[in-house]
Amino acid sequence: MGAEKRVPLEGFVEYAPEDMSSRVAAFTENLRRRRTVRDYSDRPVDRAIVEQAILAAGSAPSGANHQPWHFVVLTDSGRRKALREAAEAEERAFYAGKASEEWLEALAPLGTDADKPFLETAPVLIAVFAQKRGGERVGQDKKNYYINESVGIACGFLLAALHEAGLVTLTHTPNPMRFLNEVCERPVTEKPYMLIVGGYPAEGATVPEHALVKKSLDEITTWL
Ligand code: IYR
Repeated sequence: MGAEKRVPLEGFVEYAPEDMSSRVAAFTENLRRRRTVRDYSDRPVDRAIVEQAILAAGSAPSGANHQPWHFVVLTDSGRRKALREAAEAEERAFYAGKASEEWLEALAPLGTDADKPFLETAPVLIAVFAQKRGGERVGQDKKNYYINESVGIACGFLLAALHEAGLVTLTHTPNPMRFLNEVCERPVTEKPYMLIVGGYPAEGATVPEHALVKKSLDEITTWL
């Protein structure tokens, strides 16, 4: 290796073999209970919970460790209203013909439409931005690498952390979503990547049966 400075690995915890299987099984069982939810209560969530979950997201691996992400937590009702209006306008165009027949057919079993009330009602609304340039420290201006992969993993961590906290979540990707830069006051060098919605389910919340269909281990795995 090169002349980089190295430090001892800290924080690695080894578990007894018999504990490994129960730990991974418990983790899996917990993650498999996660559902994408679109019906939200307006019951508030503590800021500290959201901050902790974003801290988890920020620990994700990233290209050259440049951490090419920024999380905007939208709490201001005026901004959220503007965001909802812009997102719903895009969605109306999408559902009214911009989307292909094949795409609309794929979405039919989810029952989604252009109405996105959760953008105003859910207590947690996080706009995730992907940075084209940056570095391991804020203020740097180096090229970033594997941006989509890195931000995708961070979003996965964020969803898992919010789920672990006992909240339900939704990934929402209005298309196009350039309007998010203005609403969130982010520079044009950042690409809006995803909206992550979180909170408590509304009373009587439902999920589409379609979402319960999961491929089996055999179907998603090949061992060679
Ligand atoms: N963005 C639209 C449509 C949509 C697309 C996919 I692919 C989904 O899995 C769900 C929805 C919307 O949010 O309604």
